Amino acid sequence: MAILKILRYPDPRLHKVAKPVTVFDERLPRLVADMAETMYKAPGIGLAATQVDVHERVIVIDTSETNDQLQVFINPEILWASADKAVYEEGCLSVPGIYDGVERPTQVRVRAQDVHGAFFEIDCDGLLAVCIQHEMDHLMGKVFVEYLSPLKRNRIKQKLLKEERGLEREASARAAARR
Ligand code: GNR
Ligand code: NI
Repeated sequence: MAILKILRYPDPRLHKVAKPVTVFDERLPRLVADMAETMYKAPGIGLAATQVDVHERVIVIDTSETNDQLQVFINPEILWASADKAVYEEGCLSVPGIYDGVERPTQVRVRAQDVHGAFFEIDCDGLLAVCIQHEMDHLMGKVFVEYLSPLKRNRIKQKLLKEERGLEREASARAAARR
């Protein structure tokens, strides 16, 4: 298993559209295990393959308190979404430290495949409904800040770019100290 590097907004690779998984070989459970390990370590309640620079329709989610209810969605599709909507304060591992309200349908029915390729359907509500819609957006190259106003989005972008410059400076200082 391995911890994967999570891309940070505004990395342009977060806007790539993921392709469906067509080959269900040994590689897939390995990717899923690495994504789950990366999600738990972060810690987060969900992770889309896009966030670890793998542009295939793979999602892992665990919304349990106990972190022992891993759910895997390969090639997820929304079959139905409720007309009823609600605003939830969302965060994202690719947009660290930023939280803001996003309005989405409160219930969705999703069809997906498991790691073996078997199809299943699941009715989602509550946090799971929020999370799966957030993750499916990632697979379409969409990050939650794109639901916010251009003004807020630009402030977030500038803040993260500034943080990134700071992180790069720290990393090169560490590298220089090792020499
Ligand atoms: O860990 C996460 N928490 C979260 C909280 C509210 C709405 C969505 C999420 S998903 C996020 C992990 C993540 O970035 N997944 O893409
Ligand atoms: Ni996210």
